[in-house]
Amino acid sequence: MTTVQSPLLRAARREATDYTPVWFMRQAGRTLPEYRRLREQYDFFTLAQQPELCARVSLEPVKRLGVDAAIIFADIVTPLLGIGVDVKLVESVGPVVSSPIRTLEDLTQLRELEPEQDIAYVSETLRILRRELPETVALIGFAGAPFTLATYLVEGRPSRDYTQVKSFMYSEPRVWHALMERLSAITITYLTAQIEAGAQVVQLFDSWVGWLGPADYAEYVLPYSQRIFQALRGRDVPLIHFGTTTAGILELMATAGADVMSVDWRIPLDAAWERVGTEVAIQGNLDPVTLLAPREVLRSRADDVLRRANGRPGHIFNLGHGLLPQTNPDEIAALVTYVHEQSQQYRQQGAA
Ligand code: 1CP
Repeated sequence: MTTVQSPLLRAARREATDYTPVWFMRQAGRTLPEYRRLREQYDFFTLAQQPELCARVSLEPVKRLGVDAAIIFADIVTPLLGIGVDVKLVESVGPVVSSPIRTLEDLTQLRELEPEQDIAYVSETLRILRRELPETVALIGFAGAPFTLATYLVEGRPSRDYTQVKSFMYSEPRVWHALMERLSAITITYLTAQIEAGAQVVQLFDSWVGWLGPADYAEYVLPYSQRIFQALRGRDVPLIHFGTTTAGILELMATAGADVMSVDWRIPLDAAWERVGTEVAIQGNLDPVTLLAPREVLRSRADDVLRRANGRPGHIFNLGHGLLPQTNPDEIAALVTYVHEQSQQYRQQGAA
């Protein structure tokens, strides 16, 4: 068996690395100028369906920021668009669905995904990226988790409090479970296609699941996340499980079966790691707003994360959620260098 060269892949498998690998959620869109220029020419999905351009968007942060991974440029609603759901990404709003799901009949919108026909551009983008990326930089694929996709499908648009999706879940449990079954099947097919096209790590984004209490999470969501990770387990690709505001459900989330748990800033990294168990790797947990703070504040927060990880194999440095659009790319690049240098020194000094 050949040794894995990429520090991020090694950390995801809890193997020792010379320094702590770093990447940022939402590094491929949002802040970087080349992406902004492309978006002046194309709307989101026109861009997202052109593999050569998508690959450029994914490679830009690797070149400009020095991160240890590239993430495919797509959106969590990409597979839904692929199967014909009428969903638009509205500027300054997010995904908007023209016919929200409320009844069993509405589920006919959600047929099974056929990757070759429906999202061939995603696979093609991954193949280009695998050719272009050095072996040291990991290629991350991703999907939205069923609950987070359901928030858009039921509410019809981004929500503040998820009142509609939660009351739907309580009052129509049969339809809810049928919806989650379909979304799980689509997600498994989608992530499998990404792995077959070259994704070396996959992240399941359950961004809004922290709005559920533990009992609801266990009943309405966990079985589906477990099913997804179980289906992907045999493929020897590390699986990352992400959510925000998850401090109330962390242990339960960890039982879904991912290799890496991604946590936000509302809980100290060491406390989170303790709770999910040290037999999984950990990712996070810097507050994205610290990148807008004076550099000494940013550095002290980054130090704190590294100190709490304590040089233990299995830490991937990241934010607790995505980069904010107004973040200065030079600050991000400086943070990458800082984390690489500090974590290397920390290892050399022999962490306690
Ligand atoms: O690094 C990257 O930006 C890569 C591509 C990427 C990813 C990983 C995009 C492109 N979207 C996503 C994930 C995504 N999309 C998530 C999970 C991560 C998270 O929690 O941030 C979610 C919830 C979405 C849904 C979505 N799409 C939103 C959020 C709306 C809400 O409910 O608050 C928004 C604003 C979008 C649009 C979108 N997707 C991606 C980009 C670059 C954009 C911005 C719009 C644009 O450039 O036109």
